[in-house]
Amino acid sequence: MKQKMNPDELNLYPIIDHPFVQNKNIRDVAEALCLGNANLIQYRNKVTDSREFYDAALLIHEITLKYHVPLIVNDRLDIALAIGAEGAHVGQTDLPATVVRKLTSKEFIIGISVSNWEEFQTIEEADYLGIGAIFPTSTKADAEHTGLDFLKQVRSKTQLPLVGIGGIHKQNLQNVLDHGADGVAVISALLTSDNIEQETREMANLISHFKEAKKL
Ligand code: TZP
Ligand code: MG
Repeated sequence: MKQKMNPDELNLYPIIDHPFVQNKNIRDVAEALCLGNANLIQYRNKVTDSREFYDAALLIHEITLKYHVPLIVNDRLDIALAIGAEGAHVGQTDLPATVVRKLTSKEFIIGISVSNWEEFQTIEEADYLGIGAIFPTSTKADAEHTGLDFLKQVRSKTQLPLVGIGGIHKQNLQNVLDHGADGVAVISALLTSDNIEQETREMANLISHFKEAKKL
C-alpha cells in the first residue's frame, strides 16, 4: 500500500465530536485546535440530522482551510465531498474504503478504524489506521478495548501511519508512542479543557518532544 501521509505530520489529531462542542462556538473550537498546532482535525457527529452535520462541517472547514489543517469527516463520504474536505474516516459499518477511493481523488485522505485482527486483515485501502480504543473511554461506549500490545503488533505488520485513540491524555501519550503509534487522536482530553488552544499546544509539544527523543 502506498504511503501518502507523512508520519511526522500526524502527531496530534483532535476530533471535534459534536456533543463535546456544547455551548461553545464550533468555529472557535476549530480555531483553538488549529492555533494549538493540530496536524489534522476530524469532525465526528453521531447525533444530529444530516443538514446540521453538513452546516457544522462547512463552518469547521472554513477555519481549517485558513490554517492549512486537513479536515477529515467521520463516517460520511457524502458530506466530506459536499464540503470539499481533505479526507474521510470510515469504520467497519461505513462505506468500504475501496469504494471511497473510487469516488475520490488520489489526494483524498482515507482513514480506517481497526480494533482487532479480523479488521486489520480486511484492509485494502487506507492512508492511516486508527487503532483503539487503546485505553478504556466513556466517549465511545461501544468501543472495543485493544490495549497497547495490539498496537505494538500492528506496528510490526504495517508501514502505514498509525494513530492511537481512546482515553489518551498528556500523562499516557508517551506510552502510546512507545508502542508504535505515530500520533494520537483525542476527543475529551482536549475538548473538555477550559483552554483548548493551550491544551492542544501542550499535547503537540509533548508529542514532538517524545518523537524527537526516540530518534536520537
Ligand atoms: N474510537 C475509539 S475510542 C474513541 C473513538 C471515536 C473515542 C475517543 O475519545 P477520547 O475522549 O479521546 O477517549
Ligand atoms: Mg464510522
